[in-house]
Order: sequence, then structure tokens, then C-alpha cells
Amino acid sequence: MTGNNLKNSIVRICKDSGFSLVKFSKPEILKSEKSYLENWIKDKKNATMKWMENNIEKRVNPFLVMNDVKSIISLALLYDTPVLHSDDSNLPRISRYAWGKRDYHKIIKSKLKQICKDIELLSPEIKTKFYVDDGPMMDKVWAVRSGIGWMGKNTNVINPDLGSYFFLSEILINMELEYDEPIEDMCKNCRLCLVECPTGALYDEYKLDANLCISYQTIENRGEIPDDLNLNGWIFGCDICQEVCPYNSKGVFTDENLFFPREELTNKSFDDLLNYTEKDFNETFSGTPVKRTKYTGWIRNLKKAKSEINKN
Ligand code: B12
Ligand code: SF4
Ligand code: SF4
Repeated sequence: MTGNNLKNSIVRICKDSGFSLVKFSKPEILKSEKSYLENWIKDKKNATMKWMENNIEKRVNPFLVMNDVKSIISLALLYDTPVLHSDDSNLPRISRYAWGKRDYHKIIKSKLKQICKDIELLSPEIKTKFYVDDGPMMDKVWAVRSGIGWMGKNTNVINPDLGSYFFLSEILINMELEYDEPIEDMCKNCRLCLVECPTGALYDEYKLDANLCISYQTIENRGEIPDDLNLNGWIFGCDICQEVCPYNSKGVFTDENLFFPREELTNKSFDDLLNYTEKDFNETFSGTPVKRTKYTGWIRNLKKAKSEINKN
């Protein structure tokens, strides 16, 4: 099979499995990204996410992940649905990526496992390896290099037609395939995300301080949330800097039923959710992203967000 035929076959396999975008980039050691990442960590912008300080060499060097990698395939899987959060600001909000019935890591890993099997069947010399989110790969960097989208000022990867409500993943492959080109940054003079981020976490264009980010505080922080950081009703994750982005108003949605919000969470009050026992919490959120905050984080987030609403 020639390079182009192989690339087309791979794109078809990935698209048949539900991925909207499949783009290819050249594996390289990430030099400027490494120094940006190191400075970001030195400035403690990673807050308590200590794991980001580990394996830096591996995260910026795809050859340490797969020594004979020749192409990196970036994939985007849409997760937004036409369902909107209630406009009642007295109700707690869970971010769109997490309110569904199953954790995206599980959904995507099972798709990628099958895709890699199918790709390896195309020729006996092909070897692949896949990652989504929790591996030693910088998902956004490879997505930008392959032209999936540009790095937005809100630090999410944005595609001009699809917006930014998609998960990113990669397949590393030992075959040289035609690389795609990065695309233009279309943020231009817009600064809506910086203006609307309620906590100042986007402290400059393309720069995020996790300490101030509601998403970090409600998902990753295992300790106390600073008193003066208002959660604005969000109890798990935060979508504000994507909701205000003009590229997310095109009505492009997933057809994956598992990403649609769970009925038992729709229009529930703070008190309804505070009534969950640890057992209820574990049963309700088993196999979903919300489980990550654990019961103590769940109750902490709910109590804090409720008290802030009561003060307003
Ligand atoms: C850590 C992490 C977080 C942290 C930090 C977020 C962040 N902006 O980095 C927290 C917990 C806050 C977070 C929140 C969210 N996350 Co998150 N997160 C990650 C994770 C695991 C690593 C990202 C990372 O390395 N950050 C470190 C910083 C330094 O990197 P960076 O901002 O990307 O910058 C790099 C380059 O762009 C470049 N760069 C950027 N600016 C500049 C400037 C210069 C001058 C140079 C030279 C280079 C450079 O260098 C940097 C690398 O060194 C990735 C998964 C992965 N494995 O990559 C998911 C990931 C980024 N998250 C994702 C999502 C969906 C979210 C949320 C939307 C979830 C939610 N609704 O609450 C929010 C969005 C918040 C936001 N505005 O970014 C998706 C994004 C998909 C997309 N379309 O872009 C990812 C890719 C997960 C996935 N596999 O789909 N996340
Ligand atoms: S996720 Fe929320 S808090 Fe974090 S940068 Fe975006 S708007 Fe700000
Ligand atoms: S809101 Fe505007 S500045 Fe922010 S990411 Fe979207 S287009 Fe870029």
C-alpha cells in the first residue's frame, strides 16, 4: 500500500469510528513548548498538579514514547449536545464534557484499540500506539501542529467549523505519511474569553493559571478551595470560556448518546445533590468523569457554590 492510500485508509477507519477530524503531523522534539511548560511549572501555574512535573522529557519527546515513530495522528471526537444548562442561576452546573453517562477516556480508548487493530491489519510492518489525555503526550500541541485547530486565547484548541467542544487523542505510527499543515489562528482581536472568565484564570492571551481556574479547583484540587474564588455555580469543571467563544455557536453536536446529560442530574437543586450519600455518589457517578473529585470534593464543591449563590 502506498503512503497516500495508507493515509486515506487510516482516515476512513477513524472517521467510521466517529472521529470528526483526523490529521497528521511530523514527530519532533518540542523545544519551545518544553521551555513554556517548564516556566509554567516554575511559576507554579500548575497549582497542586504535581504529576505535571514528572516525565517532562517524555512529554516533549515522542521518540521516548515510541522510538520508531514516523507520524503522529491527531483525532478529535465531538462531545457537545444540543442540551443547554438551565438558565436558572440557582441551579448547580456540571461542565458539558462530564455530565454524560460514561467517562470519555473509556469511550475513546475502546475506539482507539479497535482502530489500531484495524490499521495494523493493513500491513504487517505497521506498529501503532495510542493515547488520550492521561498519557505522556501533549494533546493540544500535536493537534495544533497537525491542523486540527489553532490554540485559542482560552488555551483550548479550536476548529473554525467545529468549535472547541471535542476531545483530543493521538495515534503514533511507525510509517511516514503525508503531514498536514497547521491552520491560521482566528482569535484575531477577540478577547471575549479573557473578559468573561470570572476568576481571571486567563491572566493573559493564551495563558492560564490553574490556581485561579474553576475547572482545576472543582476537579483536581484535593484540598480547600480559596474562599475568595467564586465558583459561579459550577460544581464540576467550567465551560464559560468556551460558551462565550463565537466559534462554539455553530450548532455542531456529537451523535454519541453517552455524552448526553444524565437525566438524574437535570434541573437538580443544590439540596437535591447535597442529599446524596457517599454510596449514592459512587453508584451515580461510577464510570463517569465526576467520580474523579471523590465524594469529599463533590460535597465541598456543592457547599461552596451554594453558599456563594445565597450571598448574591
Ligand atoms: C492539565 C490539563 C488541564 C488543567 C490545565 C489547563 C491548561 N490550559 O493547560 C486544568 C485542570 C485547568 C484543565 C481544564 C480544562 N481542560 Co484540560 N487538560 C489538561 C491536560 C491533562 C494537560 C494540558 C497541559 O499540558 N497543560 C500545560 C500548559 C502549559 O500547556 P498549554 O496551555 O497547552 O500550552 C502548551 C502549548 O500550547 C504551548 N504554548 C502555549 N502558549 C504558548 C506560548 C508560547 C510563547 C510558546 C512558545 C508555547 C506556548 O506550550 C505549552 C506546552 O509546553 C490535557 C490533556 C493532555 N494530555 O494534553 C487536558 C485537555 C487540555 N483539557 C481539556 C479540556 C476539555 C478541559 C476543560 C474544557 C474541561 C472543563 N470543561 O472544565 C478545561 C478548560 C480550561 C481551559 N481554559 O483550558 C481537553 C482540551 C480539548 C481542546 N479542544 O482543546 C484536553 C486536551 C483533554 C483531551 N484529551 O481532550 N485541563
Ligand atoms: S474554565 Fe472557567 S475559570 Fe477556567 S479559564 Fe475557563 S472560564 Fe476561566
Ligand atoms: S473567545 Fe475569542 S479570543 Fe477567546 S478563544 Fe474564542 S475566538 Fe479566541
